[in-house]
Amino acid sequence: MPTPDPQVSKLLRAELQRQRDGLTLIASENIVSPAVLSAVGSVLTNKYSEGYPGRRYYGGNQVIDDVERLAIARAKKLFGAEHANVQPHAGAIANIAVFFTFLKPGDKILSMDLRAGGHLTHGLRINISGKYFSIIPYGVDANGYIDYREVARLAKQHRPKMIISGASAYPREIDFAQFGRIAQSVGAIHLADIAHIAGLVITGLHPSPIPHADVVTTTTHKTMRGPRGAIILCKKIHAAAIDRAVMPGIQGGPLDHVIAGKAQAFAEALKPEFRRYQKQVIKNAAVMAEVLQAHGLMLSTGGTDNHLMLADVRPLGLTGALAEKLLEDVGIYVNKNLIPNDPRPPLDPSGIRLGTPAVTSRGLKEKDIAVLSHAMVQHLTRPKNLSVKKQAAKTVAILTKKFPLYPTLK
Ligand code: DSN
Repeated sequence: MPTPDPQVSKLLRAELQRQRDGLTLIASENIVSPAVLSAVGSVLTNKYSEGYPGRRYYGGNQVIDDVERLAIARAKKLFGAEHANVQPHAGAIANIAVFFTFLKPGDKILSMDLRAGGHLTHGLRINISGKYFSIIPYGVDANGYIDYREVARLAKQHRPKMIISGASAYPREIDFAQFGRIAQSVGAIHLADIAHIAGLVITGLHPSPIPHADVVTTTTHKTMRGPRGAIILCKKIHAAAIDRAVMPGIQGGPLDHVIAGKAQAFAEALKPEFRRYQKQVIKNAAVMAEVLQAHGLMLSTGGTDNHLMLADVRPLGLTGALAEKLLEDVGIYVNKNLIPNDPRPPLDPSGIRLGTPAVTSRGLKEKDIAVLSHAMVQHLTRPKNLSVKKQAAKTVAILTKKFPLYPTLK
């Protein structure tokens, strides 16, 4: 057997070190358990298993069938769903599978504008969703909240075939029941993409879309804290069509090692500690929001109900790209992000998006978050002051030492 390539090994060690020495506030990232890591790095990567449990196009799938059945059963239990497809390689693929299940090219989709916090797979012009379908975007009101009356008005006016609820950068609770009612009133399919908030949903900390949506998609790696990938949940009547759309419609062989990682993560999510973790994610975000606002950053909607916040950094004389870079210089990772009605371009927008799932997995609690947030705002407020920058870096060093990452991993 070949031995590990030194260049690849060196890069893997470098990334482990970067993650150990830094603090991740990227709202869509998290830190999986060693058990998830080991499932994803397992021998299941060697297997081909096109098809579904009990009906595969390759032999030798007895164990793989059990793995996939386990993941499906756990996903259904977690979400209270009638059917789960655990094969989508990514959220984007899951959404495309849903589009091709229910829509024809040219059909209308009513979805949240990327510039208001929506996701690129919900209809951005240069994404397959925007190329194949006719997109009617809804935005947010002047305070950054979804305006449900406006969504209803647009639905009535345009009679879309599908309405998408769910967002990539929305700090407040989403009223899935309202979306369900609006969709029903115009005979539209309601797709809820809960990639960001799935962990909150399954622990009862955010209302579930399951009773109000025809189909729900989510990634498994954000607040769900599983491996990179996605799942689709739907009512039984749509099960066969959804399964066909995933395979053979879009994908070939599933990534069985990732499905094992999903099954492992779902087992973790079924435990009471996972609810405690999600509660802490929300508490940490609230503390961070308070400190940031107290120091001049303007948060969209004035705060957060969930794991993320969207901060306008212009009051500090910065742009999103500059703020991202300044924080990266001291080992804090965020992403630049458009804020609602942003006059600036996506690659250098007015804001940054911050989230607490990863630092909470690492063990940080309210007090630590307050210390970290103060260090961030000091540095962002006086970016040229070297001693402030040093202090911010020192804070990161103290916190990363206090909350070591994967201590036994080499
Ligand atoms: N990139 C993910 C996010 O950050 O929201 C969604 O695809």
